[in-house]
Amino acid sequence: MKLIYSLLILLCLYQNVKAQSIRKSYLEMTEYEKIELVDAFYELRNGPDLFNDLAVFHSQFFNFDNTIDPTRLDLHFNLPDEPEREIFLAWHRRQMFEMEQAVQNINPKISLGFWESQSDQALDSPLWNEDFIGSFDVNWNLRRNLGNNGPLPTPNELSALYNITNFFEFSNELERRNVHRGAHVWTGGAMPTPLSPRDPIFYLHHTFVDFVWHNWEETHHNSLFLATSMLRYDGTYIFNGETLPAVNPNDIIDTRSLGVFYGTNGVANLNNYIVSNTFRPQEYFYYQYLIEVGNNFVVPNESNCRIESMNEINFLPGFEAHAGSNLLATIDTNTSLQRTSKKAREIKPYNFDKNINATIIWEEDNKDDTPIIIDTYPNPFTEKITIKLNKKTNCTVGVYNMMGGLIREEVFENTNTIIINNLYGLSTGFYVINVVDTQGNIILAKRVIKM
Ligand SMILES: [Cu+2]
Repeated sequence: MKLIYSLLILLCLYQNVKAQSIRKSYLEMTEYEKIELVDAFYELRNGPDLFNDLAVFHSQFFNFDNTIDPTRLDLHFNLPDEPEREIFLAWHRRQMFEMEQAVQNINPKISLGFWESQSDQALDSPLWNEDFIGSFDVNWNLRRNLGNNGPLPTPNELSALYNITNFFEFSNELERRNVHRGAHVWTGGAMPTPLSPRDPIFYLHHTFVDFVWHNWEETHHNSLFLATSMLRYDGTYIFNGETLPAVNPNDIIDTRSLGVFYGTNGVANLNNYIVSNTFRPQEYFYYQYLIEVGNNFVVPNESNCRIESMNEINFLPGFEAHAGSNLLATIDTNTSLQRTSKKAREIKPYNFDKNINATIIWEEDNKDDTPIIIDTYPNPFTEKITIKLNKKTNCTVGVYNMMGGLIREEVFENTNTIIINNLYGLSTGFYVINVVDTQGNIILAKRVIKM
C-alpha cells in the first residue's frame, strides 16, 4: 500500500462535508458503502419522499401524445420522430444526480452504484441480497418478478451500441432496446411501468445507462441535443422547499460538469476537471481501489477537495493543487469495518395504485432497417425544409395539412437528404410530413411548423 502525492494540504474540514462522486459498479462498493446506500434510500423514502416525487413526475411526463399539445415536452421515445424534443439521456442523468445529491446529504461519502446488466444476470446475484437491493421488494411493495418478462442485454448488444457514431441513433438504440429496456422488463413489478423510479434498482440501472453514455461520449465526442431545456430542471420545479435549477441538456454532456466520475475494474481516473465547489462545500471523491489524479485535474486557490481510497492514490503529471487550496488525500482504513446497518426502517410500502399497472408499451425488439430522422431543419420553416435520414432510402414524401389534405408529393431515390423546396405559398401553421417506403408503408411522420 503506498500513497504518492505531490501536495497534501490539510486545512479546515467543513462540518457538513458533502461529496462529488466516483461512481462504480455496486460490486466494487465496500460493505460500508452498500449498507449506507441502502440506509439512505430508506431514509429518503420516509420523507420527504424523493422516490415517490421522482416516480410521479416521471409518469406524468413519461411519453405524452404531443399531437394534442405540441408545446408540451416529454421524457421518452422522442426519437426518431422528434429529435428536437429529445432529452432522454440528459434528463435521466440529471435525475440520477438529484438522487445522488439527496443520498449525499445523508452520507457525503456515498455515491450511486451501477448494475452491469449485460453480465450480472443470475437470480441469486448479490444485487438481490436481502441486505442490498433485495430488501426493498417486500418492504416497499414493489412486486418484482425477476426474470419472467423479458431478457437482459447481451454483451454483444452493449458493444454494438459503442460502435454507433451518430448520437441520435445511439440514444434511440440505447433507449428502446435491451441495454435500457432489459432491466425494466426483466425486473418486473414497478420497473416496466412509468412509476419505475419507485424501485431503488431503477437508480442502479439508470446509473449504468449513464455510464454507457459516458463511455460512448468519451470515444465519439458527438453528443448534442437540439432541445435546450428540460422538464423538472427548468427552474420552476420545487421539491422539499427547494427550487431545482434550470439545466440545458447540452451543459451536462460531460459528466464532469456535475462532478461525476466513473471508476471501473479497480481504477478511477480523475482528470480534466477543476474543483469549483459549485455543488458542495467540499468535493469528496471516494473509491476503495486505485485513484489516479492527473491530466488537468486542478484544485484552485480556496477550493476544497477530499480524495480517499482504501488502497492507493497516485498524483500524476498534470495534476495541480494551487497555493491556498484545501486538498485532503487520505487512505481510509476504517470503512473496512463491517458496520451494522442502522435501518431505522419504519416500513412504508407504496400503495399499489392503478398507475403502477400502466405497463409501458415497449417497442418490439425487431432489428429492422427502418430509417430514422436525424435532423429536420429549419423547423419552423419558411421556404424549404431539409430532412436528414440516418441511411439512404427510396421513398415518397408527402406534405399534409392538419386536415389531412395532401399538399405536395415528391419521390426520392437512394438518398439520405430530403429537401422540399418552394414552400413560400403555404399559410402559417402546422403541417405533417410523411415519408413512405416503396411498399407504401409510412416509415416516418413528422410535424413541422410554417412561419
Ligand atoms: Cu425514464
